[in-house]
Amino acid sequence: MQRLAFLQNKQILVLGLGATGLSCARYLSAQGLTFVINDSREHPPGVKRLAKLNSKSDLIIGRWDTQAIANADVIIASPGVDINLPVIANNRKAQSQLIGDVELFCLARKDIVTNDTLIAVTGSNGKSTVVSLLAHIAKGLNFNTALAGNIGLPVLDIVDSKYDAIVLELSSFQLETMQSMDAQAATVLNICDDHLDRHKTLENYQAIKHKIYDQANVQVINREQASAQPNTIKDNAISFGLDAPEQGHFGIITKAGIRSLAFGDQTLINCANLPLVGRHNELNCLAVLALGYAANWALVDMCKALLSFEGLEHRCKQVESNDGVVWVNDSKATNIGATLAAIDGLTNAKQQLILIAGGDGKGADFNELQSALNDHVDHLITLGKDGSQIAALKPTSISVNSIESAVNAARKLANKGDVVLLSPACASIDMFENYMQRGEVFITAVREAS
Ligand code: UMA
Ligand code: ADP
Repeated sequence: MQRLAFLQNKQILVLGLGATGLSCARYLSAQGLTFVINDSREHPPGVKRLAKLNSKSDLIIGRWDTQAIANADVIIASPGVDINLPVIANNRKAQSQLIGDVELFCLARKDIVTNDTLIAVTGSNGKSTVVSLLAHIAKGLNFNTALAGNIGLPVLDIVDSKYDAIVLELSSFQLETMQSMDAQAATVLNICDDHLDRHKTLENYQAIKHKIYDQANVQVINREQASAQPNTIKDNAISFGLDAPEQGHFGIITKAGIRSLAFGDQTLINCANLPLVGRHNELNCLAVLALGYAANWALVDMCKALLSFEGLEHRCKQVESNDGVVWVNDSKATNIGATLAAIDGLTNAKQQLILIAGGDGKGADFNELQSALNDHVDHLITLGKDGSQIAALKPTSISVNSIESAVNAARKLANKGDVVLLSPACASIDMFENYMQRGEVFITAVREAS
């Protein structure tokens, strides 16, 4: 059988020339295929590197090309391209095949003999933490491990290499065009309002996330949240939650005042020794153990490796300072669920909590922050495009124009031991290149102010 038979003698169109578009170009070129790339941006990031590939491709940039869309038999859309845009949906041939790079990866794998274990993770929050921790553990178990997908490395860049373990972070944008994954284990970590500017309704966003369950042998299920659970639960499903687990499932057991991660009635790790703070991270660690267990990884070895994980930057990370104030950089909190988790994890009855929030809200309903703002946030400082919507929930809030001003305002309010938390509940793109730049600006401002 010819490899990737469905692409032979077809008009192939790649939409987008970012990291994904480039990886598609590299992959298609390696297969000797001809294709067209269309990116609506004037200056897509991949132009120079595409030129170096010497691929058999035509490049159209600066607009959507209705003719190229109409001519295509197979359209490979980058995740950042909204496939429901009228210019795409109305112009493509009814019988054309519309897939994403991850679906192409899954189809390509069907033509190759693989002995690896594929684990896939989605959810509104915690994906990068969970997949990084899984990859850290897999490496600790001496597996040759690939970590790819939404976390940064496009999946087609790993399809032709051999691994023992492949850990994939999948976004809703990637799942929207996927149906052929054959994962050993997969989970939807949690669901909250996110990307509604693109997916329109929470129901639609949730249904797209749930597609991951149909494409996995073992479903790993969050007992805490019904909306993250599959409609049909298979007999071999493994669950995780913050309550005491039944045999074969993961949870928390409290004995003599000590809370521990547990598998059935077996205690595994004292929660106080976990390398990450907050209840949300207890859930993340339980999800990781459940996914690894579903892949037949040894529990004792996983627990040992888990303890040496150092966590990721910009996720509830304390910034070093000399002023006795606990400054926490949670710039990656780009939706309400992440900010609620950070508030929950950092609330302390004895100390004030000062929250810096705001940015591009991506169409979210900020009313969900109301009770946490009332009950746990002593001072609120807002900024950014949708900061005023958050400010409206707390009459005493202070509005500023920059992270530096937010840090200065917080500095005046904070006493020793108080927590100042940058957890915006919003994307950063209204003021910054990305959440990392926002976090770095915060860290610099804290160091200069302390
Ligand atoms: N764009 C256009 N016109 C085009 C193509 C893209 O305007 O023709 C815009 C998109 O709307 C988007 C940006 O360009 O704002 C980048 O889109 P892209 O599809 O070219 O992105 P890539 O560089 O290929 O990166 C993508 C993922 N980006 C998105 O889903 C937006 C990266 O996730 C992922 O790491 C990479 O593929 C490799 O798999 C980033 C992300 O922000 C981290 N993901 C979202 C999130 O985590 O919330 C889903
Ligand atoms: P993602 O890749 O899904 O964006 P990250 O691990 O990068 O997830 O974390 C993003 C934000 O979500 C951070 O602010 C982090 O503190 C928070 N977070 C991590 N895990 C969870 C969870 N299980 N529930 C809610 N928020 C979480």
